[in-house]
Amino acid sequence: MTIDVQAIADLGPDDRVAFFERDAGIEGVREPVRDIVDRVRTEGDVAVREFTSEFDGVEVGNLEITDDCERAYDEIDDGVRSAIETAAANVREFHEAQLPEDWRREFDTGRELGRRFRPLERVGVYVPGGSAAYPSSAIMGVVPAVVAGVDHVSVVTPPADELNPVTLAAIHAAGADAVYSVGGAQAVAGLAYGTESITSVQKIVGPGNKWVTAAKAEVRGDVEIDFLAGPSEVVVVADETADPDLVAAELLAQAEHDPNASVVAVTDDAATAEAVAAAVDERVGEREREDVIRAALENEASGVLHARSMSEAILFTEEYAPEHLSIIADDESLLERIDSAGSVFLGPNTPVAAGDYASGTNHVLPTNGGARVSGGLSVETFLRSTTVQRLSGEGLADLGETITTLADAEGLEAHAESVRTRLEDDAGE
Ligand code: HSO
Ligand code: ZN
Repeated sequence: MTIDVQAIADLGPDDRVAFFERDAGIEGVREPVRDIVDRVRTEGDVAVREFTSEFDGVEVGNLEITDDCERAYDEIDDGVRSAIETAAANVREFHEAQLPEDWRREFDTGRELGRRFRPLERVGVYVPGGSAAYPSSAIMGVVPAVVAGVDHVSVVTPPADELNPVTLAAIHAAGADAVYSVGGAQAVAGLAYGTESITSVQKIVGPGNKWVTAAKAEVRGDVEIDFLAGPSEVVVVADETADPDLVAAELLAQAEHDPNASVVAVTDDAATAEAVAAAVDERVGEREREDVIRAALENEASGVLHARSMSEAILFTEEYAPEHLSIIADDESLLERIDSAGSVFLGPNTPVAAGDYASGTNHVLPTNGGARVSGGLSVETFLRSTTVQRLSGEGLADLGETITTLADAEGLEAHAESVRTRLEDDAGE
């Protein structure tokens, strides 16, 4: 069998570590990445060009390629341009629906409180290139920033002798303001600290390989980042009604991203478990990216799991906290019991590929269990919030004693006095 079938009840401690303690695999590159980041920070464009020559084998002329993106957009195939536009429009619409409204209201007489939301001014989006050139990731990173109202959206994407025209076109369609032909850790460092050619940003988002991810970990603190994303993951929860071919198709789809991708099917039905594994076995040889898929299927965090009950399947899924969760079972009732998943796909007609490309949800999602504590890219990723308040004389009088009592308890007499002096002024009027 190309994929193991195991009972959840039989998972040993090592299996559980493999399934539940996945990581971004960046430890091995942390040191070289630190050197790259340091050199770009101190030497700017000179270091960027040197690393680009060393790692990408490209002598870049102009680092900025904003105009090339517009040209690529004009020149690509009409069908591809229109697919980009449809996907971008759906992503725009879904993210516009997330825009929070500023609000203010009176909680008690004379105590008015509110929140307002303002976009970050400058953000950077990493768009992968090379064999994993994803035009769709350009849309997913740039569109929410534009919708949030970010003033300047920079994109970095690795150089190549022949840049992928679809990626360039998608970057343009998504609405980027400046695009740079630089990738890897040097691109992240360039965005974080700025160089002669690259404008520094306040936040860096988007997926990349382990060099990119390690660089994001390195610059975090000096700039904000979204999260440290690792290879793709999917868990499919299926019951006896699920078509094993569809479950297998979901596993094969996310497996083709990366030899380190993790793909899991969990079912409470023994026959379905066997049928899914058989379908994977039968179909894998038909896939173009068979080698990558086979490697991902062999991954320790991949497998077909048989649960004794749906409750056990849900417990497993919750502990796994997958990037993508597909439910081909009694979906709405199972969804009620799910708290930890980056994005959920309900029912047999909702392939993960819909969210990967075009339905409108974001595909930049937390991996490695990150869904236990955070969600994926959204409009809020690019916003900051400010609270606002106004007290009337009456509002302050009502709160006065509470504030002064706590201030006195903290030994902060001047805090208490800042209240008393106002109340005394009022009393004297
Ligand atoms: N499934 C990937 C996104 C993607 N799929 C891009 C196809 N292209 C996120 O984990
Ligand atoms: Zn995908």
